[in-house]
Amino acid sequence: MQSSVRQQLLSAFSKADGGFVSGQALAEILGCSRTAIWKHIEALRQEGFELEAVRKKGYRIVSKPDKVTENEILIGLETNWLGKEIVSLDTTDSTQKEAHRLAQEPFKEGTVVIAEEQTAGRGRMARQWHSPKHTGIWMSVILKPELPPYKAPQFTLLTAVSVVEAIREVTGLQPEIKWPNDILLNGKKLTGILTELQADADRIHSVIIGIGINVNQLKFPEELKEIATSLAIEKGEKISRSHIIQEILKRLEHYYHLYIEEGFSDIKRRWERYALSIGKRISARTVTGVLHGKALGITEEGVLKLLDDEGVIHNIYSADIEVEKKAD
Ligand code: BT5
Repeated sequence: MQSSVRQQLLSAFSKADGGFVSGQALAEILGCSRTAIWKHIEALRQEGFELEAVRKKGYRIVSKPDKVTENEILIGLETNWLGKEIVSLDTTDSTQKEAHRLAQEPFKEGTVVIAEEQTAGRGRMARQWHSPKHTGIWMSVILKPELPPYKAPQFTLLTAVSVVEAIREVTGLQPEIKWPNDILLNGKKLTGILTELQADADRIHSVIIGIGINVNQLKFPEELKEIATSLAIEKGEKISRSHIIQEILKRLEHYYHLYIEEGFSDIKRRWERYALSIGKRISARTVTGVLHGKALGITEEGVLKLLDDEGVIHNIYSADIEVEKKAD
């Protein structure tokens, strides 16, 4: 986290949208001397920002480095509160772990923990999440909804809708959601979402939403080669991670408000529109066995409804699903 002076400086550049901001204007906005401004500008240059300085015009941001530090995310971030506090780490074991620790202290709702690399990134049920340096988005968002714990799966769905729409906006690609927490492109996994809670029996204290997105990897380790993909592979060009993050945070804030104020139905409709398995024949591997049948849709609580061959409808709370080849 950084000083409010730095935040104000970044927000002034954000508003200028690539145009010049005069040194005088900056000094007035920030309430500090022009020498102090110059020091902040130099600090941004050290981080890889390219800044143009022209006499009588002031400063202008020419380009941002492709890193996922607080500065790149804050410049151009169009949220009111979500993501205004960012903990950016070069390397960490898991942003989920760091976010769990932060959630035990006083923290601002909407705090984001992000890392360039995770050495022990995790998926559901203690699976590993491959998180190599400088190529992907590995982040966790902490929210504090006043809701009972059984509503938590809805956050996975709300996040999936936000991620799909952000990717469509930035790249034009059209990812699909695989219930409950995967986002695929051309049948390969692009994104995993991990929603975890700090809660007691009837009240959520905090929801920690982990989002892992393969952005600029061109290669995967042997065990993931056949099942994973990245935006750069699918699009054929490098994609700005900070732009994707900004678009996700904007939508997360929007859908979170919509959900709290108006309920889940609009988000559910959007989720079903992007979902790959609804209406198809699937197999669902649960802890108690494998079920086969037609995926009917999800409930308001994010539970998957499956119609088996005997005509029985099952509510599935947690499973890994596959779309079966055979047509229904
Ligand atoms: C998930 O689990 O898909 C949730 C992944 C959440 C990762 C984020 S990154 C930020 C935050 N911090 C963390 O430590 N975690 C969260 P699951 O559905 O259980 O899928 C895990 C499986 O996906 C693995 O067993 C692999 O088969 C596969 N996998 C691992 N790394 C992958 C990658 N980078 N891309 C695609 N597939 C991967």
